[in-house]
Amino acid sequence: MSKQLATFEANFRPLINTYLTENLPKDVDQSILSDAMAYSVNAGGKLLRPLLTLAVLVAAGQSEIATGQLRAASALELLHTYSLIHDDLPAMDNDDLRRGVPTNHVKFGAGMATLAGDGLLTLAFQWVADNDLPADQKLALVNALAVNAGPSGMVAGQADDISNEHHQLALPALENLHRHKTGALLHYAVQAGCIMAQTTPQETAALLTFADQFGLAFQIYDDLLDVTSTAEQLGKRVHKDAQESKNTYPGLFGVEGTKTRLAEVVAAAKTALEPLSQDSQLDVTLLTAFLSYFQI
Ligand code: GRG
Repeated sequence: MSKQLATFEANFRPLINTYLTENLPKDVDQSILSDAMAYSVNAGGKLLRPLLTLAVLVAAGQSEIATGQLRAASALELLHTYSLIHDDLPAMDNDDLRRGVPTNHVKFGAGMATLAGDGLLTLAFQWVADNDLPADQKLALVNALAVNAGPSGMVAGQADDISNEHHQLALPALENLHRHKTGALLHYAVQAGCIMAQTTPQETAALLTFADQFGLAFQIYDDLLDVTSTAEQLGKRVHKDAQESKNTYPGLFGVEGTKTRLAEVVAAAKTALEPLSQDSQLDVTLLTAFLSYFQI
């Protein structure tokens, strides 16, 4: 990992974590609901999505992150956590472990876990709307979040996934599924940074191409780890996609073919940023360094 990325993560991960811990509601009537929401948010996710949003602001030259920007970035972690809680439910993937601890429904029951997810999803929109950012930015953020998280984005991808279980998809359909299920929130993570940094249309287009290739790489890498991790590592990862009749890249291409596809997609993500190092004020070295996540 580059020193720049390591320093960025060391500075900003605690900032996001503190914001989340201090601002999750503690006073809702049903304290069990607050506990269930906080349980999964505080379970130790990587915070990749809010970090990507803040990395766009840093790339645009911001050295200080305003409170409203931190609130909007942290909202994305709430929404991502909701998606994982619901994905793990007995009616979906029925997973027992997430982020190294029992899943929300194992700890709180399926009903309360469903509500914890509902609460986090709704709270995410509140954090974007109830925020001291300029009104035009808030409106753009709310709209982009709804498009990417909702029935044109992540929820559509999840529906596609469920509908195609036990049915091997060809590459275009598989990548379409992942673009929605996993890619849409990563797209939004970068888009949120573009909205708050007020990047130019050309900069935004290049950054969103980077985001989309990053999203595909993220899913390919996740699939690859499922089949190449040791039993002990797998115990910590606890994704069941590899063992079930889910659509995966190794299922389609085998391990070597999957590594080749990953390298192509990572190269495309890097290429998307290259014009920006010549034709814009953005410093894209930090965003390029995020690609080191996909080490095989
Ligand atoms: C339930 C509407 C709904 C959507 C769920 C994202 C998703 C859609 C399901 C997750 C399925 C899954 C495990 C996909 C693999 C890629 C992925 C999103 C991994 C989890 O994200 P990380 O690695 O997790 O960023 P942490 O815990 O670090 O936040």
